[in-house]
Amino acid sequence: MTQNSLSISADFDSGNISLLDASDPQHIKLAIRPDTKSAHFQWFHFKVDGMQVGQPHGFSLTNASESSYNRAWTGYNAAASYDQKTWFRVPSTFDGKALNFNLTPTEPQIWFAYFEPYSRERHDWLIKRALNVPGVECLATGKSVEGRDIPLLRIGDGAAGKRNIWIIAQQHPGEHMAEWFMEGVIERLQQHDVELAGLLEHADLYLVPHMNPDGSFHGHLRTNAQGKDLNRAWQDCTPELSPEVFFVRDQMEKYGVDMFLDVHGDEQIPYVFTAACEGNPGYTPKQEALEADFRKRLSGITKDFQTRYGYPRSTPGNANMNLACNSVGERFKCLALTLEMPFKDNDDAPDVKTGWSGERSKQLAKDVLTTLAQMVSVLR
Ligand code: GEM
Ligand code: ZN
Repeated sequence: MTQNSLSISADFDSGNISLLDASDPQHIKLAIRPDTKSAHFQWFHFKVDGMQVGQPHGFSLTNASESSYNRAWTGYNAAASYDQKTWFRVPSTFDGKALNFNLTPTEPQIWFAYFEPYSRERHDWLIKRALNVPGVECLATGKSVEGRDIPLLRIGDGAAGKRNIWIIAQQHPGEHMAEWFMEGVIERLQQHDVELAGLLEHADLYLVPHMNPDGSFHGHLRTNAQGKDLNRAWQDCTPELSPEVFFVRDQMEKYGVDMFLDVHGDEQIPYVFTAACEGNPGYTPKQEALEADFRKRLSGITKDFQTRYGYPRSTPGNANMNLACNSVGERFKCLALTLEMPFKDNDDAPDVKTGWSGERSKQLAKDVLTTLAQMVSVLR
């Protein structure tokens, strides 16, 4: 899409923008496209070419007030990169209708995104990297609606008596911090320190680094290629509409689950937190105790986790059983958590330059593995 020397593009992996008017470089009007077969939208990712270096440019996401989490734009700053490697935040303001951000570029091209993107190319590299770690194998490969691979990796030999710890990521395709987290898990597996050896002596890790590749590729926020929210499909998934969940649930039944972590990102709350399955009909005191233990331990390891802020607790018996955390917690009576990282920043330890980032997501994953190493002997 080109007007004057400026060109705006989004026809690439996880791209999402519609150009409305770029005739005035200081007032470039854009709109975020909705997910396929869904009204959800919030994720954006686009490239700008042909900017005049040293001249002020202004960008406006004109439909921000109609997005899925439209109260989340306050306090949010857009992510930007001149090279798709180093990302930084651009001061942004929400005027009640549009999200606006300005910049005087030092280079003629730049990318903007709702969060530091995790590309399909990097996903493929991560899977290859994981499979080079001794003890890691691809147990099975599911297929998305459009036929993209969904590898299930396992580190460990599946021996009887070991605990099966499952970590799945990015059911919600716009929550790119989730696969950054999974890169941190795999990076720690490569480092294979003593603490991790202790964990792997007693547990096998079952990893699904990306649950929703179609949605991410198409620049979705929330749904798969059939417009389905995968985190609302855990009681009624089908091979036609939600094959991604259907595959993972089938593998869970095959191998069993002793601990479950579902990795997400949250648009609104500027903190890292967990949600659990306290509203389940079969919620047990043991699950409650394990949740408290996990939260206490992780809080003690990193300032990038806290328990003061998060989602309201579900009242007893009123959990939405279509959520992965609740469904898996009920089925396997195990510690089951949803882990939320912010699209904004962690206000307990803000980083003005980057906000929350891929690197911080990776470090959090390493700290979560330390927590699991400390808890593995009490999971059951
Ligand atoms: C959330 S998970 C919602 C969990 N809510 C409570 N109260 N336990 C979702 O799917 O809406 C995860 C996310 O979108 O990041
Ligand atoms: Zn989510």
